[in-house]
Amino acid sequence: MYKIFLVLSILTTVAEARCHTDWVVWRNTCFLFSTVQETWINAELHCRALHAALLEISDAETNTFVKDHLKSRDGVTNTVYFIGATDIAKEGDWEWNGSKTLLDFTDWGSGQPDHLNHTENCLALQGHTGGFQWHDYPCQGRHRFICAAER
Ligand SMILES: [Ca+2]
Repeated sequence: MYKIFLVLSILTTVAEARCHTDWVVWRNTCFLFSTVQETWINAELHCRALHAALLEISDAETNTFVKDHLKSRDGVTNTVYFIGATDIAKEGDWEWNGSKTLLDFTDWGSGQPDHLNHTENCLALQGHTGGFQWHDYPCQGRHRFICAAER
């Protein structure tokens, strides 16, 4: 019995070790919620240098996990986090940058995407009093970001 427990402990440790220290583990994914701020493309390059990519959200469960995590971490703020979609190639055609697939699941905030001043082509999660929502933001702005990697 003790041997089985020991083996399980080692296996668990190995699995956990596949995420970088200080990254958040949820299901089969490691998440980095940055505190530094970058433009959208530099955020993607930052993630790639860590063998990850800007987060893609393709289902409601992942979306809820990320939004709840941000809310518990930041509280009620207007913090902005870039994630991995853009419509810079064709206005209105939102595409995940890593997988080159059009967005299926979406969770746009009220009135979003609004392409304000014709400059907003990158996807971000923005904090509101009610929690975080999806917004289009200028790609050249510098914001926090979320990297993700399979573990
Ligand atoms: Ca917008």
